[in-house]
Amino acid sequence: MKVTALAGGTGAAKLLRGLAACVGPRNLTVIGNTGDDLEIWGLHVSPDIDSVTYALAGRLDVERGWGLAGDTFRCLEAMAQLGADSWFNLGDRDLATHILRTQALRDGAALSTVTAHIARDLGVQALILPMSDDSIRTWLRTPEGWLTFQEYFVREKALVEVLEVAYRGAEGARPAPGVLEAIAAAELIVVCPSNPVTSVGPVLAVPGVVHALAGARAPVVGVSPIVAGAAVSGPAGDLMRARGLPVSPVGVALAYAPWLGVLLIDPRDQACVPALLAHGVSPAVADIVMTDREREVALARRVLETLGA
Ligand code: FO1
Repeated sequence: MKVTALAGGTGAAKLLRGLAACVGPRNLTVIGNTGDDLEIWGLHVSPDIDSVTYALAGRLDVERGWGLAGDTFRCLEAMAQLGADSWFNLGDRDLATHILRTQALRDGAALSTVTAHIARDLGVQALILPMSDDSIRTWLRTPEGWLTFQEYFVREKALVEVLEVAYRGAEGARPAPGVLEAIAAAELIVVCPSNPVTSVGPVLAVPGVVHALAGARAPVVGVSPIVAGAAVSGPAGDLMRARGLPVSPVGVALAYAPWLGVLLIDPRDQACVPALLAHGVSPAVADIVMTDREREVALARRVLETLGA
């Protein structure tokens, strides 16, 4: 079965590993968020694309949820000593990915081409597509002014209030080659349990993507990143509130209306079932918190089962 998944970073990586195990990696296409991308030390870093790539390569640091397992941070220490920015923790081996990507982009390659090369060289058989080759950046307005996503999330530890969210560059951007085709050709479309505002939101902001999802022949199945009134990880709750969305599976359904067909929710969110049905989304109750590999595969299986339901 051909599966196309919309994905952010950490939360998505776990489900993607499960999906790859169930359908086979060659049947999996991932459309990844690049709204979190940043330039640091002159390097182009694509955190969400890298988390997905490293996860599918079996190289992700699972404890942290980002970067390479077993990496060291000696370059970071040296940079800090020289007075460079050191709030964004780039690992020594991880740096190779960013150096290679930056070099290729500087030589005129498209982000989608570089992403495919890196994935292939790391042994990833799934197809990983950035949502766009054009620059789209998520910016957040706080009481002190606008911050990029990583300034907000890593430098400020997501502790500042968010008043507004913008996807700068989205309006004039085009989907990367293969993105619309992967949505159209899919037999199942999965929205990973990623932050609806800053992980999936930027993907949906790319012109043509929502239209393709609404017109897709495949059913669209999401997994809620919100359980019992809070995000499973990260600042999704605060950002949903900033967007006027309830911090519940109903808020997730509203973010993905009207094209979301099924939403997998935690048993603790049973009470949301009538509201989800009222919004035209079929709820499916499942064990959606992935604490180990077995649960990743079990959840992926449950996602695939919704097809037969
Ligand atoms: N997340 C952190 O919380 N702190 C970091 O220092 C950090 C560094 C980092 C380096 C490379 C990379 O690919 C990801 C990194 N992340 C870090 C994760 C990243 O900020 C977020 O998880 C995603 O952008 C949100 O999905």
